[in-house]
Amino acid sequence: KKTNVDRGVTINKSEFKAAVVKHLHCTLGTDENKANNHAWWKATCAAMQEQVLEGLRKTQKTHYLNDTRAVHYFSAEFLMGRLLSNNLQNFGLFDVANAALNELGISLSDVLEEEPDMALGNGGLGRLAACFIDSLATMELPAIGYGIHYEHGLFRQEIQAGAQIERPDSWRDYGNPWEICRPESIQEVSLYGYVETKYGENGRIQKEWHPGHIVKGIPWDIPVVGYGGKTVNVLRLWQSKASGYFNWDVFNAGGYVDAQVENVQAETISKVLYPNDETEAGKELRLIQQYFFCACSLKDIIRRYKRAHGDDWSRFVDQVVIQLNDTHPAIAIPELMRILVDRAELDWDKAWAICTKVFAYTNHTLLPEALERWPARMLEKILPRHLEIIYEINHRFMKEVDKKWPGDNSVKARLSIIEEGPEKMVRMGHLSVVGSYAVNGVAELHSRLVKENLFPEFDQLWPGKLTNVTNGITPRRWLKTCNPALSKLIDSKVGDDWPLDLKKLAGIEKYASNKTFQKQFMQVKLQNKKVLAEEIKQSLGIDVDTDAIFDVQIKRLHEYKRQHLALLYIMALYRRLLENPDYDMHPRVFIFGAKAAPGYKLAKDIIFAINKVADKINNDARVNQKLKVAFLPNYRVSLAEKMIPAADVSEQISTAGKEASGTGNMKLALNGAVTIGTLDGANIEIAEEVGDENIFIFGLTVDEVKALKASGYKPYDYYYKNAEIKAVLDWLETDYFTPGKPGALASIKQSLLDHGDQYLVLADYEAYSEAQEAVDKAYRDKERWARMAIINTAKMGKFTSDRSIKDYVERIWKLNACPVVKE
Ligand code: 26V
Repeated sequence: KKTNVDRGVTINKSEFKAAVVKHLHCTLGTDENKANNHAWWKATCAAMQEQVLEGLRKTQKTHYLNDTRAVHYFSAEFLMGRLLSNNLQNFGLFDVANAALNELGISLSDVLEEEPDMALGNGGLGRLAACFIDSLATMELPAIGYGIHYEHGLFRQEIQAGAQIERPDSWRDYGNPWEICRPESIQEVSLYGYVETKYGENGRIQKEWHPGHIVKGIPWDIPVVGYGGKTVNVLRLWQSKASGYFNWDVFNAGGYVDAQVENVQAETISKVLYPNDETEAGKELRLIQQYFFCACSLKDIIRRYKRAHGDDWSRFVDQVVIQLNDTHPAIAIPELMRILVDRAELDWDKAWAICTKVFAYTNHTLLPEALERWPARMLEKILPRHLEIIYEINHRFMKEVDKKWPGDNSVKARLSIIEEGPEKMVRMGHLSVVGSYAVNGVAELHSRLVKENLFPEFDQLWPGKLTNVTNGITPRRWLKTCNPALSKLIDSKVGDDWPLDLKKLAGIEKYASNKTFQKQFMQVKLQNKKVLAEEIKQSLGIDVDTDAIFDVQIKRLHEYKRQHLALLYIMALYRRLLENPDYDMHPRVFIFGAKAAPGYKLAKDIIFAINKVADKINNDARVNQKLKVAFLPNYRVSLAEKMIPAADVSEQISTAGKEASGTGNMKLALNGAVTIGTLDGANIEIAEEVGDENIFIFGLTVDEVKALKASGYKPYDYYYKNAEIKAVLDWLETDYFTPGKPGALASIKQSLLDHGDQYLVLADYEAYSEAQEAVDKAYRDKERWARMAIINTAKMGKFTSDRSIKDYVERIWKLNACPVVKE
């Protein structure tokens, strides 16, 4: 029986089984008796890859024949996670594979666990890129993702004696069955050197960059399978290699070892993903990484364009749109100008007209320390021609500003791409706004703040350029694949095409008060909680009660995300229970997952504090029937897939105005977790969708935050006014949680009192505590809670990344779908 006739693929169980065995023998050189799960995983991937590559070939042929306009998604990060389960699911082959392996005596779920995560990203921004390329393929849109083929992804986190230890992530040590090397598309990239000014016959000034180094970019293609298996796009990641070009002289002079040094330097470029640390200024390698992948990608795009259109640049803007995922790829703007002006010899104005019709830019953060600025001196050294071009762009831009605000030097200083000061800096955000035709924030509130606070005058200068596209998540990975039990329950009520049309989830709302459905829904949740409880037991040795509220906070560790607000509340609950053993609360397990940037001291201190408080509480028989804390190490996509389906409560408690959007908030709500959150980022839009009675909103609003800061926020006031805050903060200074080491947790208290509590943790504490008590009360009413959980799932339709992509397509990219032709 062909199980997936309408899915573009036709392979049945026995064919799949034969393919797996064939690869076990012929690709892996082993057999059924010798193979371990890792070999089975590779063989299963190889069997799958046969289907994937057929889809890829057909897609590329179709796009070539149709000469389609395509979006090129430039991103320094793609946080893909695992691919096997996703590809099986998107091809409609999951059950086929499961049955096939079963007959071979192999468990598919064990095999899936063998796959290392592709963790080529830090967090939200990188995972968003991964969700977006899933949606692009699913919606049959011509698209290519461009990024860096990091040898090491985000570090692996170990917890030793409560503290985070970073270990290298070596995701590719045993090979990556999905990627294809394309040596025929290698590119060369120049670095360093100097610029020569020449005068052409017609008096035209000609600039020539004489580079000091040349490195090679080797493209690795990862197929991106759309749901339904019809379109298979690619993610093209560049690996750096020495070009060999400059080594010959050294080599001939007997400098074999010196030549190797140069190789090592070139190969360092794609070695490791930068964790978003305190600040990136001054990190030369980071700038080189950014330029490296942009230059390779632009050459690749232009090669493909020229194949169809020769030297005629007039149609370039019809064929190519480049989306800049934050400012990391902003250097692509002067790079395209360089190619057009210096190489193709177009006039500046023509070149600029092309550039500003090609680029669009997404901003992902307002945090000042996260806005990229490069020292002009550094750019001058690494990319001398690009710095000249940036100055020219700015010169012309300043003239435009002067036309709008004649003689106003202060507005010029605010808008300028160049920041004057002791050290001249290039503001990459400003460069991106000037060089793009559209700029978007990632949630309504965030986009408003981008317009009003980050780039205020830009909005007056170019009305309509700054806009919003609210983020989304792929429901294929974040519901269908990670929560099969809930998916099947939903199928039974609304049919099985909701993964393509998430608004269909609204169809379960009418069962929100239905006793039977509530039972079924909460039964699924309970099963998922049991699976996570097992994981917690395995990983931490902690027993947790699945009747307890599973309260989940999963995200990068940052002060603005306020994991320490939750920690203070946990300590307060502990204290209440010690003071009153009958303190009335439903049992609760606080579950955390978070990595701290290696150089971010206080973030690491917070992880340490959570673990120390957890140790104490979990081992305190006076309270541990009611309260537990579990910090799961090495939070990553594959762990998220286990935690999210099991969550009752979703913590989204950032200081208002600081979290651009959040996407974990959407994943958790989609899986029936109820949010406790501030009016920040996409929480606001989630509240609009689910209704105020199905979410626990607390805390200061953006305006109130502003007013409080303006009036002179004094955290000590809260410390002296609120006895619980005082007791808990003082407790941190004792050696109660760190026996023999008083003061080991004191940095948190200090940051909140002596360093001014930048993120208003104490100001929001009381409101948070009250909201948590409302959560407790709601949970105890089983029917009420089930209804809330169901409504959360039902109302998440807006947050499919398909909707985000539709917004980009209609409002920014102007793309058409291009269905793959039947052969
Ligand atoms: C970078 C840095 C670098 C310096 C130190 C502090 C810091 C903090 C954050 C960042 C990341 C900025 C970019 C980013 O990942 N933004 C996230 O993008 C997500 C997708 O749009 C969004 O959901 C998150 O709210 C946003 O934080």
